[in-house]
Amino acid sequence: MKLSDFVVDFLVQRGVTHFFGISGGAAVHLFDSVARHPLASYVCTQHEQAAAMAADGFARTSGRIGAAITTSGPGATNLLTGVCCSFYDSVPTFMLTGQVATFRLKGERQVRQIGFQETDVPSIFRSVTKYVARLEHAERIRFHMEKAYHLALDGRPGPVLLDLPDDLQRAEVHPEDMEGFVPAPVGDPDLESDIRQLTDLLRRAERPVLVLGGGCKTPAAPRAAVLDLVNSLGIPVLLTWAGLDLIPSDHALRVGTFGVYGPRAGNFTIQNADLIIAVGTRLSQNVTGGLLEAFAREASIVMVDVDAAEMSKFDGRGIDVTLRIQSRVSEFLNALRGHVATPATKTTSAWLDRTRRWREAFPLTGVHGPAVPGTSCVDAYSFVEALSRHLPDDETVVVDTGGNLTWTSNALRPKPKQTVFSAWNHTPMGYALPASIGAAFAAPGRGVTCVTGDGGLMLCLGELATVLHHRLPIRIMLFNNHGHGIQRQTIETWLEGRYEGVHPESGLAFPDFGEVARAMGFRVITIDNAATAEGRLAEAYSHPGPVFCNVEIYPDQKLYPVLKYGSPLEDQFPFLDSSVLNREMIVGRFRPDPHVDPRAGGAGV
Ligand SMILES: Cc1ncc(C[n+]2csc(CCOP(=O)(O)OP(=O)(O)O)c2C)c(N)n1
Ligand SMILES: [Mg+2]
Repeated sequence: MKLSDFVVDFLVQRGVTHFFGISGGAAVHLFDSVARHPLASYVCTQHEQAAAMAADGFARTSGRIGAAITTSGPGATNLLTGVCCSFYDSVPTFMLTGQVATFRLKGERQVRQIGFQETDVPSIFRSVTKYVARLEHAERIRFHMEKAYHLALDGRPGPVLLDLPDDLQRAEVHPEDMEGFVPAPVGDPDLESDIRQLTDLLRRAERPVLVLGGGCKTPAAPRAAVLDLVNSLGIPVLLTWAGLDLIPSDHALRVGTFGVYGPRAGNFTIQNADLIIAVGTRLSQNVTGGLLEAFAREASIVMVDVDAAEMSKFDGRGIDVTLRIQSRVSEFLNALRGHVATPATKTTSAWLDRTRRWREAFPLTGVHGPAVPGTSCVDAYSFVEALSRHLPDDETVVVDTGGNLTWTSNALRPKPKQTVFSAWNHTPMGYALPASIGAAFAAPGRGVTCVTGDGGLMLCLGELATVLHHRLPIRIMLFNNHGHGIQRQTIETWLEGRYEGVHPESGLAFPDFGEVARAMGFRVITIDNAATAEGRLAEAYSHPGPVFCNVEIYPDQKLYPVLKYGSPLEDQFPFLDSSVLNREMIVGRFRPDPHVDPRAGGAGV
């Protein structure tokens, strides 16, 4: 068979239904093989970056590998930002890049190029993939496909890339006669002693907290098993943004999110805990804050992570990880079943009550000035609450970055079958729309809500055409605050409000988004008023999509509460009165080490 047919069929047999990409001289055979495969289609994006992001969104939504195809040179290099999203969030994707024919490769010659659009793709992608290789001999294709696929999903998942010279794509191959890849056997981890230590810690704890992160969403750990753990432990649960949809918002044990952008209830909970069991989260700086010594300073910390390096990275840096359990979340959940010892009920129920009181006492409130005369706006937090009421029960919500990500992550109230994701760790502007496209193809019949900022949308505006071309069930919620809201706030903190490059008055160009969307063929709905927002959302969700909602957000709406430099997590801005802080804190005040640089305390998205 033709080599490109083998490559495509290999991936189709493993769950790929759609290949995202743009064709080009070095990719025509791959595109042709997809077109002629009875169970696969290609989806033309307007940019290869969007193709990589769509493949990433496909993988996150389906639990299967996502795939993209590009030509050599610029086609391949354009993938980079999307591949980084998959790498830093551990998402399995398979990138296929066309390359110039082997007889046109420069090899060891000291020139920059010989073949047209020749580029050293593997070396560009090596640091952000789990496996990257250029095919040198047609008969090695089976080995590389099997190895790349295995590594994409093995351990901590991630992207892989194969660079395929044009002449080899059209070579005739006999896969059954080729050498394959045989992974080294791995035994099941023995977690018995870890589980014993964990249950001992739990038995002694008075203020235990379970922290769940994006690692719990790997396909191998079904939601139901995570929920079982939560229910059998019976202790308060905090979620990182990447894990915010793991537990439905009305679950009695769910305190919510926490970290640099709050909410305060979550931060009081983590800071006052005496035991933290962190599962599937690397405890990034966005949740610990910069002052590591001040983070959960009276707690024993247990981390469960498949990647040992994530658990040792704190050594000597202010956080002591008491117990490190190296395991995939699914294996950990299996090992723990039946061994969970709920801590002494009297103390934990008082602790649980306390976390509930914090939620009631410190709700999220929008902070902004009045609307510009002649315009009308909605408050971002109130809008996200209204949106939560209208989202269909099995909606996929994909969020971009900036203020829109902060408000949505903190205030969205996920229901049991809804999924929510963003490119949490790479966080490029312009991710949500292409990832929504991938999500829509991954789960036919399920609607997708794309939350994006006006700044982020400008980086992927062309993908509106892709949405319309395929008439995808996507509702776009454009949080239109006429500028880069998060950057405005950063400048207020660090540069006394000397705004540069953050709004039209400082050089940003925006079109009238409603007009653009209408001209392209979208049904456009404007939401600029609290009184009519519910009705307009009902209208948006009565329609299968595509729908474009231009949501006018207060241009100066703050991302509050926020951690300022040098402060421990419980002491967010706007600062609470010190008597309130003293009343709420169970653990003692943080006394900074004079040798620690207080500027390490801030963080940004
Ligand atoms: C590709 C890329 N460039 C720059 C940034 C830095 N950055 C993060 S958010 C942001 C502004 C986003 O503006 P917008 O999409 O309108 O979101 P808002 O904060 O207004 O909701 C910028 C410039 C980034 N994350 N990604
Ligand atoms: Mg904006």
